[in-house]
Amino acid sequence: MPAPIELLHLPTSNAQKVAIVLEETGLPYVAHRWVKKAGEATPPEHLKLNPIGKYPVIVDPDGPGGESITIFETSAIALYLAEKSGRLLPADLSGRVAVNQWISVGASIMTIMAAQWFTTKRARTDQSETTAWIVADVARGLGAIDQQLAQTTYLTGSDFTLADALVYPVMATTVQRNPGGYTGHDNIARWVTLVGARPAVKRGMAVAE
Ligand SMILES: N[C@@H](CCC(=O)N[C@@H](CS)C(=O)NCC(=O)O)C(=O)O
Repeated sequence: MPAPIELLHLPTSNAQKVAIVLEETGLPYVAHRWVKKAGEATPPEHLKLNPIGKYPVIVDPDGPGGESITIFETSAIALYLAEKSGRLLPADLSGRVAVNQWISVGASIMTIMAAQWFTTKRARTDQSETTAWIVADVARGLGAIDQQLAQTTYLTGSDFTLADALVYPVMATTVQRNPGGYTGHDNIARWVTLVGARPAVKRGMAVAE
């Protein structure tokens, strides 16, 4: 039995993405949660694992060639876990390209832009112009995802893939809490219910709640 993968995380949707992938692939892991207080600095030792000092990070003692590997950036971690387990990625190149496309949409518009929405709300100066720009961009992302889900059960077809695992947490948390959430996007609502009912997804969401 290989040593478990260490998951170092702050309880946020990025950590939930990685935890879902770990649960869905069945790879053994141990989660270490750090709850950062406002204004608290990242522990200096964490910079040795991620030069940007962000979370999540994984350390896999049983990496390529049996050597330990440390990985930062949520999408890079998720792709590594999928490759390592041979799960959640289609066998054909066009299928993998489609998965990567939706992973990128999830990591950019849906994660960064939706998170910026909260930042503008906390600002002490007028942010109406920036907010309008963010709201419009998030709406474009939601429209595209909804249109896609009108044609397919999951984001890239009839199978649950890494794309679903990585887009679901931000949709079910950050986006849902934004004004309007994904209201009016019935295909997204259907998909959120479908993905959220998966036992591994429920466990992954709970790890980093
Ligand atoms: N692009 C990075 C973003 C990571 C990120 O923003 N992590 C946040 C938690 S979700 C964090 O570590 N915040 C603490 C900090 O900025 O010091 C990824 O996808 O992993």
